[in-house]
Amino acid sequence: PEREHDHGLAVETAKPETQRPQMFQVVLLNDDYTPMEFVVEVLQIFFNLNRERATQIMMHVHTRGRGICGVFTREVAETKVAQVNDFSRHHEHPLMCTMEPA
Ligand code: TYC
Repeated sequence: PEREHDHGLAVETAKPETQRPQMFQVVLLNDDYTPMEFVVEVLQIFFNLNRERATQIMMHVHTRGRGICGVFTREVAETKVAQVNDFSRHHEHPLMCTMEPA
């Protein structure tokens, strides 16, 4: 007890903060050679995007140089990046996917 009348019973006021994981943006980079149709298919297959949204993102990347495909936990983001890069190399396209802290 630090003060007179303090009976030493701690009153918990600090609410424990809920843990939230660090999130990662999966980023697609533009290049001069990958066909637009291939990029749209990649976005539909690996990011569960409909054709309209996939086309919008592809055009954003094509005109701006890069674009966000989605935001995920580290493990999911790492898996998406590896899947997209493996799929692109398998099809002999230079398409590049990376991740960065959100
Ligand atoms: N710039 C490519 C072309 O003109 C299309 C493209 C879009 C490539 C997005 C990569 O992430 C990309 N065929």
